[in-house]
Amino acid sequence: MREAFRGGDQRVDPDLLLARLDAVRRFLAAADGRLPDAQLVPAHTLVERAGTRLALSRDHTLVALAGATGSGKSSLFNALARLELSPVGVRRPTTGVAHACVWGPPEDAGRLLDWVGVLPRHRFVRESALDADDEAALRGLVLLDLPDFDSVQRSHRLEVDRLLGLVDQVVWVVDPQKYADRVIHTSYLREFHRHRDVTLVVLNQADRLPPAELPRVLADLRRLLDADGLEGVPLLTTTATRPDGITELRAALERTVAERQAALRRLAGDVDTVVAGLDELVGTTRPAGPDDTTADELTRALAGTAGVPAVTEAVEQAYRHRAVASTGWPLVRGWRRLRPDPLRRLHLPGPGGDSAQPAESLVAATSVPDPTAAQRSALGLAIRAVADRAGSELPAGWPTAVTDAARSRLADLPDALDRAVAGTDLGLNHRPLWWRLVGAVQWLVTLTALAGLGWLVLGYALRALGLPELDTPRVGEVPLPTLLLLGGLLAGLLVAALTRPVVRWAAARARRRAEQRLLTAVSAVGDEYVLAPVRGVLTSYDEARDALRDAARH
Ligand SMILES: Nc1nc2c(ncn2[C@@H]2O[C@H](COP(=O)(O)OP(=O)(O)OP(=O)(O)O)[C@@H](O)[C@H]2O)c(=O)[nH]1
Ligand SMILES: [Mg+2]
Repeated sequence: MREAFRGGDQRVDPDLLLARLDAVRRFLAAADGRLPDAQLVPAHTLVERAGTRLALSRDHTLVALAGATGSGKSSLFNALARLELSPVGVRRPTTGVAHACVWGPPEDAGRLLDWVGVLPRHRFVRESALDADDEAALRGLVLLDLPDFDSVQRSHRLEVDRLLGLVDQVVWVVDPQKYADRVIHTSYLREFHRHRDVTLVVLNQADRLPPAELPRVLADLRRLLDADGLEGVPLLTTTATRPDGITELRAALERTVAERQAALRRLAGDVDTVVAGLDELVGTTRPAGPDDTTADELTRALAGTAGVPAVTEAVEQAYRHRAVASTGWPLVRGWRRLRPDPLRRLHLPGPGGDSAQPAESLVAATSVPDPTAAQRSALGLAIRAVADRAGSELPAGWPTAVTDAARSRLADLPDALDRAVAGTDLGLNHRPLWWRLVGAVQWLVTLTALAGLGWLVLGYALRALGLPELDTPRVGEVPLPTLLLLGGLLAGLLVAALTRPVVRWAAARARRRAEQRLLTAVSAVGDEYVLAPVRGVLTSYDEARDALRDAARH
C-alpha cells in the first residue's frame, strides 16, 4: 500500500486524522486476541501515543534536532535560542540527555515535556518580556536537542529512538564529514520515508567546506536522501557558529510553527506506517465461511463420537421390543416385559420416559459407549477440515486464529454431545394406535381361546363328577368349545405372524426418524461449539479488513 505523499504544503484534516485513528482502534478491537500480539504492538503504540499527543497542546510544535555526535545539534540549538543552553563540547558525545527550549508561555508546553520525559532542569523558556517581539514568530515552538544516535553510549541511542517516536518534526543535522555515514541513512532516515512532510535535513558546518565544494556535497546528499525514499524533503545548509548561518533554518521553523500542522502530519505519517505494516494481515477477498459439505462432514464425525449409531440401533431394537410387548400373544407379553429395554440400557428414556425436558436440565448421564480412537481422530480431522476450508483464503495469522477457534471448545464437546443425545426425543414415547388395536385383537382371540378351554374343562369336570352333561353345540363335526380354543390359539399365532414384518418395517422407520433427530441435535452442537467460533473469527477478520481500509483513507 503506497501512501499518498502529502507535500509540505498539503494540510491534514484533523477530523479525517481522528477518523483514521478510530479505524486503527477498530482494527485492534477486531484483531486483538486473534492475531499474535507482537504484530499489533505498533498499532497499539500509535493509538496510545496519538491519543495523548492530541489531548496535549495542539498549539505547540515539538521539533527535535537529531544527528550524529559532533554534527552540531547543540550548537544549532543554542544558536536558535540565541543563548548558551546546551553544552557544546569538543569531547564526544557531549549531550547525554535531551534538552528543551520553549518559545512562548511554558505552562502547556510543560505538560508536553512531561510526556516526552525531558527533565525540568533541562527545560528552558526562550521568550521573556525582554525579548519584546523578536521571537514572536517562533512562539509555540518546543525545540529538543537530542543526544547523538551513533553513540558509544547505548542509553543515548535508546533515548533518541524513544524521542523520535514522539516528536512532531525532526531536523536531521549532518556535517560534511559524516553526512554519508551508513547508520544515519539505514537506521534512521530511511525509517522516516513516510514522514517526509515533517522531515528537514540540515547540512551544518557549511563553513568548513570550500564554497566551490558545497554544491557537489549538497547534490551528493540529495542523491542519498532520494535513495532513502526522502525525495523532496527540504535540504538546508547552516553554519551554527555564525549568527547569519541559520537564517534559512529559522525561517523554515517559523513556517512550521505558524502552520500548526506538524503534529497532525506526524501522526498521519504514523498511521500510514502502521497501516502499511498491517497490510499483509488483510486481503481483499471476503471469506466464505464453512460450507455445507464441511458442516455435514463435521456432523457425521460428531455423530460418531456421540454414539449416534449405537443409539439408533437401540431405537430400532427398542421399537421391536416394545411393539412385541404390546402386540404379541398376551400370554408371552409378560415374559417379554421382563427382558430389559434396549434404550434403558443406554440410560436413554425408556417407555414412559420424559424426553421432552429441555436438554440443559439433563445431566449428561447417558451410557452411550465412549468414542473409539478412530472416531476421535475422525472428529479431529473433520474439525481440521472446517478450519482449513474456512481459513484457506485468509492472509497470514488468520488461519491459525481460525484453527484455534475451531478447537477452542473441544473439551466441552463430549458433555454437550451427551446432553444433546439425552435431550433428543427419539420418538418412542407414545404407543402407536395400531399397537393397541392389534393388542386388543390379541386379547380378544386369547379370551376366545380361554372361553373354549373353560368350556371344555367344565364339560370334563361335569362328566367326571357324573353330573348331567352340557348341551354342546357343534359347528359341522367340531364341537364349539374346541373350535373356540383352537381357533383362538391359531388366530393369535396368525396375528402375531402377520404383525412381525410390519413391526420390522416400522422399527426401521423409527430408527431413521430417530437418526434424523439425533443428527439435527448433533449438528446444532457442532454449530455452537465449532462453527460459531470459526464464524466469529471470520467476522473479526471482516471488521479488521474494513477498519484497515478506513484507516488507509486520505
Ligand atoms: N566550524 C563550525 N563548527 C561547528 C559548527 N557547529 C558546531 N560546531 C562545532 O562542532 C563541535 C560539536 O558541536 P556540538 O554542537 O556539541 O555537537 P552535537 O551534535 O551537539 O554533539 P553531541 O552532543 O555529542 O551529539 C563543537 O566544537 C562546535 O563548536 C559549525 O557550523 N561550524
Ligand atoms: Mg550536543
